[in-house]
Amino acid sequence: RPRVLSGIQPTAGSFHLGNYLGAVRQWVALQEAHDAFYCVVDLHAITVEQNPKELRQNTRVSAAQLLALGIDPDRATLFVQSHVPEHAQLGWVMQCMTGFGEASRMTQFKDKSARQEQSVGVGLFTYPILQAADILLYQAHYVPVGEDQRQHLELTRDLATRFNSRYGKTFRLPEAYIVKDTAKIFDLQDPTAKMSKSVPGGVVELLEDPKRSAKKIRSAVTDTGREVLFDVENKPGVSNLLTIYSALTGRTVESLVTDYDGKGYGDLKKDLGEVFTEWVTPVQERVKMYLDDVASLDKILAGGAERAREVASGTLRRTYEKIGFVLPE
Ligand code: AQP
Repeated sequence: RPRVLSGIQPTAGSFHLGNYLGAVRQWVALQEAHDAFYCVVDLHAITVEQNPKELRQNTRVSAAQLLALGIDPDRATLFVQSHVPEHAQLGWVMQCMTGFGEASRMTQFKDKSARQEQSVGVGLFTYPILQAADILLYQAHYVPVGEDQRQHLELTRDLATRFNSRYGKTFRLPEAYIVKDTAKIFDLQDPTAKMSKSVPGGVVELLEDPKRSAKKIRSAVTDTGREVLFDVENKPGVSNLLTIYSALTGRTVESLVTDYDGKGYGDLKKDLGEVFTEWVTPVQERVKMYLDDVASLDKILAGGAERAREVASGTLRRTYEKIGFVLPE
């Protein structure tokens, strides 16, 4: 079975709709026919300052959300990145393979460092290199991510190619698995920018009160004109709402457009608020259920880490051997 690997940050305590539609939804679908590895990337989270208590809580809340959204620990390997020390170890090796200029070209670093108010750490700069290690450790065929991660995946492929040509074939070249329709979910207040937790405003959080989400949806910025049409160029706000509506209900955008013929933006927004509430309510209940029994949750994560380490330690050992390290007996 082809292997997939993906990760998500535990930072804000709640995933947002962009994380779900751009990434996690694909994770759930892929676990059926793939050997799937999914991790909560706490090592990545500390690239910006974290409160220890909150980080610990957010990591569990993230895992609970993944389970509540449909990741099945019997089918997929769900784990926490710091439980598998090989990530940091291969991360170092990959840093030594990366050019400074090459790392400097990563646009996410440029965006994030420009937004950072405190001083910007080196970890934020080397973030995509650790991400490369995350992926290469598992010899993943596919990496289900949103469009914003495409450049990082290119870096991963470049590093794998470089390592393979210097030391002999070691890593598989992974491919991005990006579902076009939902590759980028836009901010409800600024439908030209991606929905992102670092820019609060038009972000729909999965664990917030659904009434609040419905309100955000009702007050989403829409476009001039009145007709509900899918036209990303001229109607980015309405198109974004249609994309979300379609993804949450499984209905095609065309059939939604037909339904809203003769109705206005207000109807679309009100209905989408209801659709979202109906979808998210049972998700929130399941999250609560997992968090009410932390011991069982931690056990699931320990089991995942054990399975992940079996693969990761093999890759790291082969890598160390190729580099010329004396392997411990
Ligand atoms: N708006 C989005 N549309 C589609 N996919 C998205 N992803 C994030 N935002 C969108 C995808 O979610 C996955 C997890 O991403 P992450 O853990 O790196 O989260 P993030 O990038 O920190 O989330 P944000 O909100 O986008 O935060 P900032 O602003 O810090 O970058 C990834 O697969 C990502 O593509």
